[in-house]
Amino acid sequence: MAARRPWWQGAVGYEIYIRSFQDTDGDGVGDMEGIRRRLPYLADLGVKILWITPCFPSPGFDHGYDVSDYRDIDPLFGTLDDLDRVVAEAHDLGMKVLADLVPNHSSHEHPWFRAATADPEGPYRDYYVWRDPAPDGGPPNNWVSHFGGPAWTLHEPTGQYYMHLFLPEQPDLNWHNEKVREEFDEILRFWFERGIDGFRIDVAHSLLEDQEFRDNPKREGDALHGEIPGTQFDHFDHVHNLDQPEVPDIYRRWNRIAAEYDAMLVGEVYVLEAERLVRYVDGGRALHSPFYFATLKARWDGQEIRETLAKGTAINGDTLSWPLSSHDDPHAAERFGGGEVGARRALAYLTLLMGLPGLPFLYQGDEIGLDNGRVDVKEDPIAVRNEGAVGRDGVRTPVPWSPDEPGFGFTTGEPWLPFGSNRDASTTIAAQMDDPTSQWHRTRALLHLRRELDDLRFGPMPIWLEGHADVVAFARGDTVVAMNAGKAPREVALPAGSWTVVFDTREGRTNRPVDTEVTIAPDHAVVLRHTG
Ligand code: TEU
Repeated sequence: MAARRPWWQGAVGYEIYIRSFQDTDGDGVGDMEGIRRRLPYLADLGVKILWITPCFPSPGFDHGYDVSDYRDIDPLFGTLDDLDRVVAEAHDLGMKVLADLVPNHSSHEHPWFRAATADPEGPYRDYYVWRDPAPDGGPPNNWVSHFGGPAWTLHEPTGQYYMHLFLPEQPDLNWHNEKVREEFDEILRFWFERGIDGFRIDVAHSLLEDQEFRDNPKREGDALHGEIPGTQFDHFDHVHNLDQPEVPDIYRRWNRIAAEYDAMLVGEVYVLEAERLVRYVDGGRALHSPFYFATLKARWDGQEIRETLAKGTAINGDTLSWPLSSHDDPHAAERFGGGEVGARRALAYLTLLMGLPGLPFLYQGDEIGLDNGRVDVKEDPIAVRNEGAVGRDGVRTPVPWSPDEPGFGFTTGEPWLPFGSNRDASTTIAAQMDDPTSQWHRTRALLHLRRELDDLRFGPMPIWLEGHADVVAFARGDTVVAMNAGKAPREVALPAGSWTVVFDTREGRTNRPVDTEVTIAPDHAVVLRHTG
């Protein structure tokens, strides 16, 4: 008998940045009840896996990515009962829910860190990473934080530095300590017992550090394009504190726990090289799927896109998660030029991702081709702490649901972040739902089409079709997906037989027979079926 397919195979994911998704109590911050009310919308859109960003108690220095209790819900978002309702109703609608686990660091307000600082001789000291000062009294080595400045902060009462790859308010947990591993085994079980279907694992490549704490080498040349913050962090090769060889051991251990609950582990492995993702999956024995962030870095260039996507699948088969956007990087529409052009390109790009083996993930707002909100305020610690850095606020502005209600239907109060001066009636979900020619309708049609095409969900690896450098095209079984990133229409020669265009980003679902080639308009994409 053939092995049963895991439930996530062929699914489409959707990231909910909870603070900005849907507020229901008027405090200007999204909440659990807001997610619950929007579940029918999400099911209808055609997504199956919901990833909810951290909703656990947190002082909020990094908007929830600084957890002070791993087993509760922050009152800002609701209660454990509210989460239970979200999970139960999502299940009734055929969807699964991933929580966001932040194991690399806790909040400095977590009782473990409080105990670690209060009692340096006690058992919790070694839950974190402590080192004596360098001979000159400065930090123990040259490691820097993702958010700028040294990755070390002196705890004066005990005279030692603690390590933090992010904010000082986010002390790194010591994953070389077996006790920390045991704690997280139990945290995983706690949520799996409650019905959570899996986790997106925050900075999944970062849990272990070199135990000799050697300096990182300085990097030559330019930083990678588009990466924020473009400060000290980009000037080092993080060979001693990121992507260490033993990290997947932790996921092999979690994989065994997840298997007991048929749960899924998706890793935020922020390592751009496709080769380096393989050992995080280890043939299905560790993570089930790492995000492939090179997807977010490719510019609007046919060759660059083709190389990025082809490399991902050639090396990682059907294991990758393909983010169209995320709460950490600009929206796809923003990256590809913003406004109408950006939106059009984002849909064309999504059409490619929908055709690839693995899991495409939309980020809230992507379904209407939203670009970043233009805002002046600074909430993101990257922007607050780095003069001149753009930060991530623009991609985190609240979802504009409706033009007819105050607060765009997101909140009856004052939103925690403004919507952005570039939002108006036409950039709302409701307005697009009313217009059958809108990006929302096309996105929904694409998601529904994919459900009908087993070639795209479970089919063979892509065969990349030859053609003009502007064109990215591949065949999978009886299906062809093709996109044109150039400025002129382009023809793509089709494999032998007759073909029908079944989806075109210019028109949505369609049924247009073509001969031996198909013409694709600039910034558009098509899906074709072999018809004989
Ligand atoms: O992001 C990890 C990460 O690698 C980011 O710092 C990324 O490099 C940066 O945002 C530039 O794109 C995760 C979360 O997704 C992020 O929101 C958190 O701030 C971070 O971890 C710390 O928990």
